[in-house]
Amino acid sequence: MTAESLTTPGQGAEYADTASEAYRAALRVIESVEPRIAEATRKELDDQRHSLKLIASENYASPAALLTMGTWFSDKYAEGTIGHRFYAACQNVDTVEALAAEHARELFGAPYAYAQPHSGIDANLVAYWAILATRVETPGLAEFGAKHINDLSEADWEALRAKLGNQRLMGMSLDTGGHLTHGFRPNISGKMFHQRQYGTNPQTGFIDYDAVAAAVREFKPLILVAGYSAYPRRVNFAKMREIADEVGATFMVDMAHFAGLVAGKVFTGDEDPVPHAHVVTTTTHKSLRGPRGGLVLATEEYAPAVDKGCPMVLGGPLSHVMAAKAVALAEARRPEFRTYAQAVADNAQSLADGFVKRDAALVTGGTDNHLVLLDVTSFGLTGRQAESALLDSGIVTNRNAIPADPNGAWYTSGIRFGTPALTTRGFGADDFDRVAELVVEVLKNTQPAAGPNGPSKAKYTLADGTADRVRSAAAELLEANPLYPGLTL
Ligand code: DSN
Repeated sequence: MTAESLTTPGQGAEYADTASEAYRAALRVIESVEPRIAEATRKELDDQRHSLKLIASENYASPAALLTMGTWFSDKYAEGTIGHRFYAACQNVDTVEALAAEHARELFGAPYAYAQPHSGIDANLVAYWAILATRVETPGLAEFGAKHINDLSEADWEALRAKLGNQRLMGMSLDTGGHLTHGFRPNISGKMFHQRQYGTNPQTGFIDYDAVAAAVREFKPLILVAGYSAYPRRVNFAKMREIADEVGATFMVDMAHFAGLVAGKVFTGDEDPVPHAHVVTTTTHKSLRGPRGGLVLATEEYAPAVDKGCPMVLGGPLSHVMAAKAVALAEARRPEFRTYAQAVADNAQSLADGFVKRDAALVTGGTDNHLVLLDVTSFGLTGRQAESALLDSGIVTNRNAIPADPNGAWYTSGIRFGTPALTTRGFGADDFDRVAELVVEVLKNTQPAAGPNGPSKAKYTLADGTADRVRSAAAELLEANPLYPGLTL
């Protein structure tokens, strides 16, 4: 497995040369108008090439997917859906959207796919409103003997609106690894639904399915959400569906983080959400390695309502991004993507083992997906201090809450690491063990420091020489596994 085979599947040097020419030309065009943007674009590639990117939600899309975004599809309005637009002359957008949806359906084995969401939050909003439309609005209209909401009297419409705003949602809590869009109060999902959250077992950090079932039986949500952004373990979606079915809840899975592992057949059977959920949402830019955006997959029952996502909750589709989604999804259907996805999971295992053997505390004691959550209180640090010290040393991560976090969601007590990006560069298991060694070296050499007003959760000191030593060790790993090999600007 080489970085080349991972980033530019099956394309080789000729592909890199062609992409180099395209980028050089594009940068010259940009430079002629606003040279500072051309400069920032060059610098961003340089920075990404020279840092250890361990943010679990980031990756490197292929030049093909990235180049696809820079076209005149950006200029077209196409509100509506395939073959049913509110604007004229959408024939080419229809082609693009249909191809993106076709690749998504084939890749995930889903009956229906919707490629318009601009982000994961948008995808979740489309899903929530599609479920509300299917489960509450349509039967409500039937009760009132109406075909369309515009046919309702003011009083009936108010009654239906009250019903739409009086539904229940249950998802995983943010501090145990869930996402803010899964019913976190400060997010719109926590405001538009009566919400309650399930957590993980306080002793083990794992999902306790009996506890989830008990909470669901008591709360009886309309929607049960599974999926996570910082839970380092697999989920049994078959079990979660059984729990949802017991109370008649619609089962929705947000697979944004692990869509690449589903696409790459690392998660199969009970761990593949698609056969078990009514609605599945994802982003396309994380482990799936496509452009920044979202997708919704759905059963036939929910498809018609999902298809109305724009203009229900979405602005006009980003057709240039949908085109790039089609390209990236086509890449993910190639056999190389399965090799990549398996390497993502194997590398996470190696990273976790590397931490454990160096006595660093991990939430749940390890991982069996693409991410690792390190409890940095074992180093006497907050997540904020650890994140900054690592960044000083060329290691890009993000601080993250751990279960029952004593430092809250801003300073946090954890650092989240993910393997999708560096695996794209070609990093293997030994490289990730070395990454664990470098991280531990930085954290052992970091001390909390006081600010002008006393103890601080942000200030720290890093022992002299540590940042330079770690940066140069990281540079060796990065040079051995170049980003976009052969691409020159
Ligand atoms: N921002 C993403 C993440 O980092 O997990 C989720 O929205």
